[in-house]
Amino acid sequence: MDDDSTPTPLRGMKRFSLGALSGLLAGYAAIAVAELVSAAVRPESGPVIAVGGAAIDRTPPAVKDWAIRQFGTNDKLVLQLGILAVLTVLALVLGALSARWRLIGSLGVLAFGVVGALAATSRPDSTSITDALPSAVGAIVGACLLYYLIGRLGRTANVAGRATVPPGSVSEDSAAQALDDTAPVHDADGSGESGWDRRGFILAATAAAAASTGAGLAGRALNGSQGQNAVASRKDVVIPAPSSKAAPVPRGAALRIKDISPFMTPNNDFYRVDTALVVPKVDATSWKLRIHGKGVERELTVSFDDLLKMPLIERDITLTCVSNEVGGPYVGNARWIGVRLADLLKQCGVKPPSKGGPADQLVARSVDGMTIGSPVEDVMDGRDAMLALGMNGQPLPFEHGFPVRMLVPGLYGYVSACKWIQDIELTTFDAYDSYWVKRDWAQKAPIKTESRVDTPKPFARPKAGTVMVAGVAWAQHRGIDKVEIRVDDGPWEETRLATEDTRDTWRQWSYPWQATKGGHTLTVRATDRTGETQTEKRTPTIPDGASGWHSVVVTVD
Ligand SMILES: Nc1nc2c(c(=O)[nH]1)N[C@H]1C(S)=C(S)[C@@H](COP(=O)(O)O)O[C@H]1N2
Ligand SMILES: [Mo]
Repeated sequence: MDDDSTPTPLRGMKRFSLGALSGLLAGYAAIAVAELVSAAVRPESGPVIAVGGAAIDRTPPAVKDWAIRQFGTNDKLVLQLGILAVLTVLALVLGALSARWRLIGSLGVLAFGVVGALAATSRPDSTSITDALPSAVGAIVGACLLYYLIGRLGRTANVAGRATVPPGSVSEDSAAQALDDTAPVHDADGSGESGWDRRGFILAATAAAAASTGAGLAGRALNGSQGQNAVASRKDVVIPAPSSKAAPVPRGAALRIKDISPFMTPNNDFYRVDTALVVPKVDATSWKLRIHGKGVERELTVSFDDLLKMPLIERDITLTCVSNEVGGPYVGNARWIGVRLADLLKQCGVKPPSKGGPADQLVARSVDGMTIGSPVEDVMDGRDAMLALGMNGQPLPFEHGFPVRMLVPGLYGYVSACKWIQDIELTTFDAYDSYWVKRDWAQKAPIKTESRVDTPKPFARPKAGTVMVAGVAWAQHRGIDKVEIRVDDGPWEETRLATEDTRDTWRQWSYPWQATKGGHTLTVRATDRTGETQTEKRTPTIPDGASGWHSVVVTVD
């Protein structure tokens, strides 16, 4: 029998498989169209980014911590691939379901559109209802496509659920014909069956796949090109010489030991921690920062050029993430250039609480909706808190906050280092909880004294004899005074400390160990300039940073 000439609907496994395939094509079309529409709205409003971002906002801190540990800086890629995998499975299931009940799959696709639209409009950086458009338009296209493709499989009175259509209402057939009035509906023999339209299916499926690919690629390209102004504005930045230069890094601050963390972390190796699935590309020429709020006598809005004209300070500052495990990699040291934040605040008439100011919290807001709250007292106590414009002799890289970010030496990044900053509001800790504080992290979080063994690596197999043990220790704004090492349960031995750059930077240390054959555990601990030695007590990263001693197990051959 020839499928094309008889009005027999497709049944069985083949119907089921082509239903699943239709679901997949519909899902693909929905995502591709959404990508294209998001280029007209905002790249971040696309469903995968929006759902991913909403998932990040809602992930319990413990899970987020686990994800960061498991996947490192790839956590975001893993999340997006995970979302795509889930969507693929759901699309296959919806397609297979609609092979049995034609309308169900399309309604399912629409439901996912609603989820995407809600996610997009609920993101902290969403300011407009138009963020719902990519998901909505994508879902409508996907739903119609699925309905049409399933129609090509043919239907029978009993298979397609005609019984669910109340008498007198618009029947599914007329809906299908409204979608495509050229669709062959082989119901001429009055059997209640319409046939498997193989040619129509193949044509529609191929056209849909091609059109979706085109739409998706066009969307990608358009979204990618939106950053072009920002990229151009970054290329044009010339940072003037600072009026307060950093002293050269003292000789002896950077030890020449293989595998020790370099004293200055190159920009490309600097750790990155943020919630942004799309790195914000901000055009410096239109960027503005507003300072306002409690105790602000003169509100201020500054442009990037305004900042470049102010006196600049250059400082070496070691930044650390509160999510860094003992021995972990989320710490880096760089030479930053920027405007002293306290100067700007004074221009606005802001006073710290100790001088009678009414605001004890400074809330920085980024273009991507992040909020980061720092104590006004710390920012104005004379330390080099700054709005940084440059990092290691370059304008800030986009990943690290171009055009401007905040830095406060001595405080973990989540309470001080707002990237892509655009707004500073003076308020109180009582009145406002910032992004991470809403997620159970502490309101205030000075960096804990830490030390790390960089070499030998865990489970290394050095030769017996002299083995150079080395690493870094940090206690920003207090300074490191002593680093000790212990082999197995032996006595604590003082290591040789590299020369200090400043008390806001980390300090390298080294210890020539006379290694004997067998398994050994090397444990390190640091003492800061207040005389306090790192506690042995292990605490988790949440709520205010991990504590405990780092140790490394090696086997000496
Ligand atoms: N806009 C924005 N700024 C942010 C974050 C963020 O998620 N969004 N994360 C903060 C955290 S937790 C840290 S540790 C530092 C990390 O800065 P880096 O990525 O430049 O190393 O940025 C801070 N600033
Ligand atoms: Mo962080």
